Amino acid sequence: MGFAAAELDRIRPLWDRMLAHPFLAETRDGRIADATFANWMRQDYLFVEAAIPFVAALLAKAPRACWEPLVQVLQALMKELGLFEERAGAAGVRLAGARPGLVNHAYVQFLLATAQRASFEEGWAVLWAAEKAYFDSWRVVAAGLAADSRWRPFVDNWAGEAFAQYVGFLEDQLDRLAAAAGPDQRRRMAEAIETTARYELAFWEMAYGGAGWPGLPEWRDGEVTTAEGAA
Ligand code: MP5
Repeated sequence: MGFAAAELDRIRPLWDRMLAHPFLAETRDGRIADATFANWMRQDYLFVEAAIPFVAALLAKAPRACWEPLVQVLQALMKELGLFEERAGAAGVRLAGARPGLVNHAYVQFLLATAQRASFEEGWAVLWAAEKAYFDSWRVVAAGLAADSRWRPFVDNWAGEAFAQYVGFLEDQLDRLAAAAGPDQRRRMAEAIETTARYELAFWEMAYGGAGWPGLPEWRDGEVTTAEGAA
């Protein structure tokens, strides 16, 4: 068994809890409240925006052989922003000016700090875990979503064949990196994967429960303003 498969086995209870999240089941069954789905859209748009500098920072550390695939990831992420903008427009959801919820904020800082300060291997492990989490999560939605659902393009983006192949590529590379790594490095990679999985579960929880900050529930994910803007 490769490193990635063994790690998924190790964190299976956490992964299963993520896949059993009501956000996914309700989206699949067409029961998700519009405001809840809009909350996820606003938060994930911010996340994808932040994933671009994360991948760019990873690229700066990557061996030459990984440059081309990472450039393709960057292009795919730019395209994904367009998908969010198009769907938000169709659903009347305003993306501009949204404020990241605490979990989103922390997750993005974790991504950037990992790419900046940890090893390339750990950064790659995080990228794989985040993409695999979305592939598996949207497969849950794909298993029952109505063909004419307006959320279908998200399923097509993350649960389709092209994304499956991309996640498979990340996984093969991860296995290679882990096989060449020493035990300390492998342990740090495993920890990075588990932390990513925890954030992924927490992200659904935030999308479902509201993106307010502790102690400030009424602010939710209201728009960022300056003192001048508020005057
Ligand atoms: C992804 C995402 C997938 N969009 N949002 C979260 C919270 N986790 C993973 O990444 P990508 O880069 O959009 O394919």
